[in-house]
Formats: sequence, C-alpha cells, structure tokens
Amino acid sequence: MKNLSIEKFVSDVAELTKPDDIIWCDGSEKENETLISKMLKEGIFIELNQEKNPKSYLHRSDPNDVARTEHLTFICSKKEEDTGPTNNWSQPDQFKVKLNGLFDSAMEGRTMYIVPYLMGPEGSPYSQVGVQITDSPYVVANLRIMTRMGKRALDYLGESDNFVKGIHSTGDLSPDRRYIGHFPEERLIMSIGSGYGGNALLSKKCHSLRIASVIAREKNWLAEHMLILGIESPDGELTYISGAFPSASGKTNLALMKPPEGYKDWKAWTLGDDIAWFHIGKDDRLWAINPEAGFFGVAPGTNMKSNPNAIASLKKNAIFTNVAVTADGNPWWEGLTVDPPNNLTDWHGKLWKQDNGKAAHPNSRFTTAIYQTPSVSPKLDDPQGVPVSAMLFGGRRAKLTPLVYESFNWVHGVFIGATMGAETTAAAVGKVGVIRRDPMAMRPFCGYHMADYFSHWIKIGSSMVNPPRIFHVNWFRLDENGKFIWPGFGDNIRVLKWIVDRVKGRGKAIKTPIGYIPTPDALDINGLNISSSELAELLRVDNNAWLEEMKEIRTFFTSLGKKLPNDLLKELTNLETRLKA
Ligand code: OXD
Ligand code: MN
Repeated sequence: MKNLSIEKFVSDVAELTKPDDIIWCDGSEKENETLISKMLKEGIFIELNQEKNPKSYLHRSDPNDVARTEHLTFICSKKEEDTGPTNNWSQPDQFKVKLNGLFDSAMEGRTMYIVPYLMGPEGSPYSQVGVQITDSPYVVANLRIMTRMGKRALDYLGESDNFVKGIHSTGDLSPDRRYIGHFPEERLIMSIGSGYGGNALLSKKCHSLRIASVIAREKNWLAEHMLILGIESPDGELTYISGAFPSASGKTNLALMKPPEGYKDWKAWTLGDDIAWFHIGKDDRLWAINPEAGFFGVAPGTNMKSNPNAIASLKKNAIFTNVAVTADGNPWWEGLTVDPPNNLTDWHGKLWKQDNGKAAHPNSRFTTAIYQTPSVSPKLDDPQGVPVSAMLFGGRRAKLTPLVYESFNWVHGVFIGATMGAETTAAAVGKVGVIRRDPMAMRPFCGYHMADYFSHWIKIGSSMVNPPRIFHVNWFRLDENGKFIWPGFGDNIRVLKWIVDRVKGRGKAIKTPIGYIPTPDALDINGLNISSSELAELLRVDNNAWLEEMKEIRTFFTSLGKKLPNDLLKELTNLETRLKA
C-alpha cells in the first residue's frame, strides 16, 4: 500500500536536498544489520566488546555537537504571540527560505533515509505517526530503539495524511549553520547542522513535545516532559504516578527505580522516563501513554546503586554516545565505578589522563529499549495507557524547596508546576548550575506561549471532577557542608509511599503556607541514617526565603505578559499572604 502524502513529501525533500540514493526503512532486523555494518565500516559506530556487550556500539559525535542548542531552536508559529517569550520565534515563510537555502543539495553524496515512526502503542487511539527524513544512519539506528519504526508505523497510518513531517540533515555540523525549526500549524519540523540527541531524533522533543503540545492544546489533552511509573505495594495496590523534572535531574533514575532493602516486597513498574501523553478518560481519570519505546538516558552517574535497572537494560543492543571506553572495549563514564579503570579512552578517542577533564562527556548518553529493563511495566503497550493518580514536579534545588509537599488543589498544583525553579544541567548548551524558572520542566519544549499553556493546564483540571493530585519533590537539598541530606535513588520510594498514602486518603500531613508536608512520623525513615533534626530540615519551610523567591516568581510572571491566567496571579498573592501571616 502506498501512502501518497508520504511519497509527495519525500519527492519534494529529495528534489531539494539531492541525495545520491534513498532508502525506505522498514524497521526489520536485516535492515538494521546492513546499517550497522555500514556504520562500522565508516567509523560512525565503534564496536564495543561484543562478548560483554552484544550488538552494542559507541558513537562519538562532533565535539561541537554534544547537547541540545536552545538558542538555535525556533517555534515558527504564524503569529509571534502564539510562540511567546520563552521561545525563539521567526516568521515561518522567511525562516523556511533560510532553511531551504541550507538544505539545498545538503544530501549530495549521501543516502537519504525515510523513517516512518509510531509514537505510542500500536492500536492506541492516542498514538501518532511521524515521518523523519534524515541523512544520518546514526539517527536511524537510534529511532529504531526510541520509537516503533518502519512498517508498524505505516500500517497504523494507512492512507492518511495525518502525520508529522520531519526533515533532518547533519549539514556540515557547523553551529553557525545549525537550526531546529518547528512549524506547528503545518506539523512540520526542519533540523539542520546537528546529529545529536534532541536536535536530531525529531520524534522526541520536536514531535512528542513541541508539536504534540500544540496538538494537545487543540484537542484537549496534555503532552508533557514526564516519566510514568507504577508503584505496587506489598498487598498488590497499584498506583500510577507521573513526574516532570528538568533535563538531567534524575528522571530516568526515578522512572527505573528499584525498591531498596526494606522495600523488597514493593514493586516499581517503568512505563516511561521522559515523555507522557495524557487523555481524560470517560471514567474521569487521566490516562497516560508513553509515546516512546526507548530511553535516551544521561550516562554519567548511572551505576548499580543509582540505577541498577538501567545498567541491566544496557547489557545488549545499546548505543552509547560520547562515553569513554575501557582497554577491553567496555563503555565507561564518571560514576559507573568509584575509580576510573586504567588506560581509558576518552570521549574524543584519546588516551585519558586524570587531569584531562572528564573521560565521558557530562551529557553522554545511552540508547536502549524500555523492553530490556527488568522493571518494564506489562502495560507499556496497552493502547489505553494507565490511569495516573499523582503528578510530581521536581527540581534540583540545594536550598528552599522541601523534600516533598502537596498542593491544596489542582490550580494550586498548576501554580507549583508553573513556578518550578531548577539549577541548569549539561543537557543543554549553556552555564550549568544557575537557577532558572522551568515551568513543568517544559520551558525548552513547549511549542506555544507559556501563559496559554498554563491556561490549558487549568482547563484540563477543570474538565475532571477528580484530577490527579499534584506534588512537588526535591531530592537535592544540601546541608551546610554541601552534602546531600536525602539519600535519594531507591530510597525515594519512601517519599512515593507517602504520596500514595495521600492519594488513598491515609497519609498524615501538616498544612503549611506552601502546601501539605508530611508529619515527621508519616515519612518512613526507618533504617536510614537521618536524624530527626535532619528530617526537620528536609521538611522545613523558611517563610522569609520563600518570600524572596516570590519576587523572582513575580518577575517571571510579568515576563510572560498579559496572557498569564488570573488564577495563577491569585495563587501568588494568596501564597504571599500566607507566608506573611
Ligand atoms: C532529554 C532532555 O534528552 O531533556 O531528555 O534533554
Ligand atoms: Mn528530557
């Protein structure tokens, strides 16, 4: 069966980019093998120790192309006011002329790959098809893991023209000629000059968040930068939660959490580590699917303690990008083992020495299928998804925000998400460790005006009698010696247990100006090395410090202009009043 819309799309792009040949990807094993041998021959893939890491490969990206480039990412809505102040805008026709100039003949001497992909389970009414055209075989190999690609996507689409178009070329990899352009009204993405991660795997941030958030607003659902996790108590009670955390802030660790000693009879089921699409069910619950099928996780810091399930999922069929390699051909990154092994090759391919800086790039990544993690939820391919009872917002904050608190209601929860602040990380180019406001962890990923996005969130909540409860968590509080107070990782299940208790109407809490926090005895710290004064510090609300924070929030709200929903301004004023009381 031919899809005429795809044929037309492909011939138009081929005419512009002039590839030497065109390969239509079907997603088969055979196709993957051919692609891998080609990449090995061309040095795009480097073979890892195949005995220890069967069918796993290393890729070294251009050193100028190692993270998302937000300053080169544009939302080209027809009207600038639809893009909003947190995005770069360019007039769509003009931007297309500029990009077409860069795409002109960009694939000369190269192969053009056509990658149809399905975001979401087969048979799900909530899934979406995209077609990415790319000249990067590395991108194809990643999409094969990250999405349900090839024939499956075409079968889902049939003859329909309802797919997101993605045009990608690595161009000459020069940051001066690198742009990631989104045309929301046309469901079109054009990306040139980068072969890396969220800039190049267009299914991920570009389609499933920036374009999908626009579609979600039109169709009354939510496309979010969130993990999805099922928590099963010893008596079999299963509660699904979702959570938004800024890039490289432990989202993958939480999504793949393994309950620690003392919680062995609890289970945590992984559904997704990065993106969730939510629909309101006929039963008044909010149902989530993960559009993706793989993880594109940050490698540094991943180890048997922080994330044993990720380590288990990396045993085979994995792609490693910009990690270091040991002398016997195994991947390595900072934090994988306590001490670096001898004779490491760094991410540039040079013999690494202690004073050479990091051996693996701080934003080095692994790509692996969710199906390979021992904690994979049996519901991952369920067309309906899972009903979510609690949504978490979290940021990396050394001070101020307590370990956990619960919003008073949905609108207050939206306020908490909208005012999230977090320290920046290596996932995007720019200064690391400064606080920036990152509403719902969507600042770099919302495809339209942030103030309209807040209104949309409020509307979604008001469409349900019992929307999910909203919480804020912060695993990253430091003591006066700069040490983390909370152990984090698997022990975060203790916080999730309180959240589940709250959802079920049994967790004890104290009302504070910022929300409900656990009573000291409601949080299980049994077996942890945490004193009661440390616990008090973890849960402390410092009214004066919060009042200082309110000034920044007011400035941020002002920067969003007059579309900011009144409800949120009211929340701000009410919070200030409570803090002063
Ligand atoms: C990611 C990111 O790659 O958020 O998931 O940057
Ligand atoms: Mn992410």
